[in-house]
Amino acid sequence: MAAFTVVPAVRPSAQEPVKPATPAPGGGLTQEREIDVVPSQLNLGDDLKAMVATDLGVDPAEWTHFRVALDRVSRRFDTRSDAEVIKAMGVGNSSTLREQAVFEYADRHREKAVPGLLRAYQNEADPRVRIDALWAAAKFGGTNAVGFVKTALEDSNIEVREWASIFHEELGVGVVGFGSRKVRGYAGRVFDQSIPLHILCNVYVKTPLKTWVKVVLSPLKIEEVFGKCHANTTVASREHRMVMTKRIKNYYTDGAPHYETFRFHGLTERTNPNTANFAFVSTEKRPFFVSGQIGNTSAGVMDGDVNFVRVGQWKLDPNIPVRDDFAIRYVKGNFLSWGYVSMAQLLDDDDGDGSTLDRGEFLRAVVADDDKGEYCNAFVSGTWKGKMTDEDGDGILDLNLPETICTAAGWLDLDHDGKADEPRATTTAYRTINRGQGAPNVPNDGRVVDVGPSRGREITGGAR
Ligand SMILES: [Ca+2]
Ligand SMILES: [Ca+2]
Ligand SMILES: [Ca+2]
Ligand SMILES: [Ca+2]
Repeated sequence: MAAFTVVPAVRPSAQEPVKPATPAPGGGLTQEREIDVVPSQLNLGDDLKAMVATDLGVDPAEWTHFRVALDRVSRRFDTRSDAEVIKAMGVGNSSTLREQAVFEYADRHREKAVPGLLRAYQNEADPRVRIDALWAAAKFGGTNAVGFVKTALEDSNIEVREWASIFHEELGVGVVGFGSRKVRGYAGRVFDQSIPLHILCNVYVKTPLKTWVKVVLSPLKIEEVFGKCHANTTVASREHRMVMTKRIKNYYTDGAPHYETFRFHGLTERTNPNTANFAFVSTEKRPFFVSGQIGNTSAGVMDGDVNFVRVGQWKLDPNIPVRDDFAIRYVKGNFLSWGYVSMAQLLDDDDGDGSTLDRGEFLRAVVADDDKGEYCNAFVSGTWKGKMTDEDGDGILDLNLPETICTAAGWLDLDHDGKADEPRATTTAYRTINRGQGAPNVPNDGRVVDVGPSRGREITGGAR
């Protein structure tokens, strides 16, 4: 591997971002290379909450928020006692179950949860869970979490320390910045950057009795149920296009993962060269499995539509040149969407791990026909954060490590030949259709087909 060292002669100040006078050696990421990054700071101290409160004024119409209304009326899906949730944060559970307990506890107790979250952090071996415990504390605890965040600045794991730096700035208690690191870009990738996302998802399910149930999905639980998500961009198109990819590992019986892409388009405001604010939307066709589980055709399949809105902000790192600009070091925002949760799936524990919302059981799709309204019963609202990450654990930050699974336009390309495997396909869920069996009990025939142009059309039969 050819390695280049690019160290700016003068460190650009974060207040006065300076673009490189010439494109980066090697044309940015056009060949595999590494750069050494001197300490960086992102200036995350914008007080977004104060800005919104000031600028939106006092008209209640501005403050109407469906998620808040649902929070007031929803029963918790997780009916464990606090003592049981605290116990679940401890040893003997998987990282996912520990982290899910962390977020359930945080969501219940808000700022009062911080001491319990700190104890979970101090006893936690998995840095992913420590990062998300830190996020939960900063998210719900605010200034009560400052001591916790300062503790995490000394964490043994550099990814945890970088997140602690971010939260320290976001809590408004001072700029810490990032230490020096190496960054690597990979050749032959469709995207200049792939940023792994930590997603906190609240799913509000309207039950057949017209009551509401709130399901809290922590970042690792999202990976299990919905899939591991990356935000993929190129420097040239990132202000109007982003492809989100998701993967559920070992989903099919042959061990194949389940993949989907979401093609986001929208608008970006970038009057400050190193800060962007954006609003994007994705509209995709998806097979709608009436069973409520991806690939499970036992109750029939219909055409569905996914509508997925994300609004957020990214910050460039003026020490990491990519092509003729800089890399996104950190991104955050919120999203809303609609979907379907089968009550039967929601109450049945497939794998016996004590958690009844299992892999593939949350469908982010809506059948739009008026007479099929029962197939939209979930409102989905949450937040996400992502930073440039060392994804393979070699100590070097990765700009675009994940193997590309789609074309630049977002069409699935699992054979990596640069062309869509099937015209306009954005999900592998179709591999199980017409086989009369449900995932994960379906052999992988590798077939990926388009959703087709119809709307609300029944694709296969089956009891409903
Ligand atoms: Ca289940
Ligand atoms: Ca389970
Ligand atoms: Ca790495
Ligand atoms: Ca292909």
